[in-house]
Amino acid sequence: MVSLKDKIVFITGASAGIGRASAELFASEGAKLIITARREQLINELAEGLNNKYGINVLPLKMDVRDREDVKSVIGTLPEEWKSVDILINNAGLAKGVEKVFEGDFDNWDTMIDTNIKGLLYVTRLVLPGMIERDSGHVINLGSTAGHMSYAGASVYCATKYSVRAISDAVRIETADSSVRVSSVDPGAVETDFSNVRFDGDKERAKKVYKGFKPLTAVDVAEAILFCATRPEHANINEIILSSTSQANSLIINRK
Ligand code: 8X3
Repeated sequence: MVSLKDKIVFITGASAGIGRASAELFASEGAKLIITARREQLINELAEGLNNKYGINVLPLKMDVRDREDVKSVIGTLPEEWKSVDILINNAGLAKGVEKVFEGDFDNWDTMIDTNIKGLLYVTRLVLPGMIERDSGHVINLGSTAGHMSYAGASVYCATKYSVRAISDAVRIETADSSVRVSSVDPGAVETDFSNVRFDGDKERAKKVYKGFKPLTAVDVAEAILFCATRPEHANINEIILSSTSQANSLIINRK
């Protein structure tokens, strides 16, 4: 395992779920963290907690990946000592609603497309040039099993995750003449705030998604991300697809 000590790791959507678990795990390995999210208070508290617990430097930055100008300004004004990002974890993403296309909600579509595709592109566009210039770096994108198999009520969510896969594959080709690595970590059902957000805070409905089987945890996924990040320089993990042992694919979950 290659050491992450003092590596600069930039995580989007770090306030909760997989992003937060990744921040904790990378902090425990001695990385320096730039943690970003829309919810400023949460990332400020997380930064303080990680700094106290692991004695590492953490830079919390309020950033909305959907807002191109915000992304430009935040990344463009990184303090000098934080500019050389070693690992970018494009984690910010969400699902909204479970309507079929013929009854879909335009705003939900925009939110998913703007966050999961355009947001990931904006951040990558602004962080990757430095990696190319230094001939060193690693982009780790959060895909999904929903990017491998569509399911009803998730056409647009699945489309965004198919897009993440397309982008990861293309960027890997585009950077093949450099030492930059590109990985995609694609989980199935993970019990986080994901379904709560999808159902606009309907906790009961969200709970049912994970009923009768043991879903992945945010830590399970963070460990897969860590695995990608800690391979020797010559080895790139292109893609990890992981799911609960009870989940066969997007459609089949064995519930007791
Ligand atoms: C999450 C996977 O199947 O819950 O990305 O939509 S699923």
